[in-house]
Amino acid sequence: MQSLNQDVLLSGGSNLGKPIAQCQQVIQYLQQQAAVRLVAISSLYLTEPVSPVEQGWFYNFALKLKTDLSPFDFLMLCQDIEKQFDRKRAEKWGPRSMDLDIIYYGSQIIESEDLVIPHQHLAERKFVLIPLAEIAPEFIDPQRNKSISKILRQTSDRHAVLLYEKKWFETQAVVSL
Ligand code: PH2
Ligand code: MG
Ligand code: MG
Repeated sequence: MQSLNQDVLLSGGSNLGKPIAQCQQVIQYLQQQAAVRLVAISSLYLTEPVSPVEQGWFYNFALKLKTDLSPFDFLMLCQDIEKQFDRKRAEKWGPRSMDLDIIYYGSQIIESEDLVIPHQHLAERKFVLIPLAEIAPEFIDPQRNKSISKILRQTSDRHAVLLYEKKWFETQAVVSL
């Protein structure tokens, strides 16, 4: 029996291909992983790109889950999922079919070349903070010692983040039965 005792907060997003279907597929894929238990799924948001590169708006969401995987194994799972969506890493701030970022891994602080947790840009990104604040408002950032809802109240990011659909995942699951 697995304990699945690490709490992970993820941010997902897509603005290439069929973004909404891809976001739904990521969740379905994670639900099939024995080492992962999904705890909460945020609403789906339509968000203005935060980028110097001209591109379409993103669909963004956040997930809360429990896992037995180490942070680095979890990173490999995320990269594996991105590959399945044909994610090309050509342009740093460019459009992408799927981006899955680890924002928090419990209260761990990791600063390695491949992985930085808490995510280095989270406090300047409403497209990360708004979905996260919906599912984990009281979660305390271990570096700032502040809740996610407080970080959101204090952010200077003014890019648009629009609520697109609240029940976007459950609805689809029923339709696809
Ligand atoms: N991801 C980026 C850069 N800019 N902008 C929005 N709105 N949503 C994203 O997911 C996003 C972005 C790099 O990962
Ligand atoms: Mg990202
Ligand atoms: Mg990423």
